[in-house]
Amino acid sequence: MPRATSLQSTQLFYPLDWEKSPFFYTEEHAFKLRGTPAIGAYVTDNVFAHSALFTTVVPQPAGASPQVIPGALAQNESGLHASNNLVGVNAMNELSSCDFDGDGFPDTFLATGQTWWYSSGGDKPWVYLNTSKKRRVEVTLGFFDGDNRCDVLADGIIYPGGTSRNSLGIRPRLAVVS
Ligand SMILES: [Ca+2]
Repeated sequence: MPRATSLQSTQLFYPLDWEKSPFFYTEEHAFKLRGTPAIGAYVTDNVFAHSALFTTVVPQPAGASPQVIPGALAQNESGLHASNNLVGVNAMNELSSCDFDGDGFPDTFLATGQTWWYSSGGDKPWVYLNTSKKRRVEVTLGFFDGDNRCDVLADGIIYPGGTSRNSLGIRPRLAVVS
């Protein structure tokens, strides 16, 4: 999971696309654009734990310094285009467990608000599962398709192994309601 990115954009002569990434660290900006890119920097479909996209300055009573709350994004010139990003979401507070790699031990499941991931045993690097805006409270984890890998049920669709296709090439399908 990326922590923060600072980019000197004047060296770029192609559009920069930053998309579908979760940022859980709020002590500084997740993305800072320095200079003006020749074409543009496009920040789309990301998820930020920050409370707002851009820095907020909150006035305080007389004599006190304003409170500065870092935003997810910053730029010192122009060219930053942000769309369809989520703010105020820290999916690290919404983790749960199920065995996604079939080794018999529970793994940690993460739904960032844009993508699903698992960490084998809860202590290995995050492995991408699927692109979905469904968050933890909107899905059910369980063993629905008969193999030993945990599946994700969302809106009546079973995502085998939490992916859009399992190891046997089986695509997501409607759950059978009995
Ligand atoms: Ca496992």
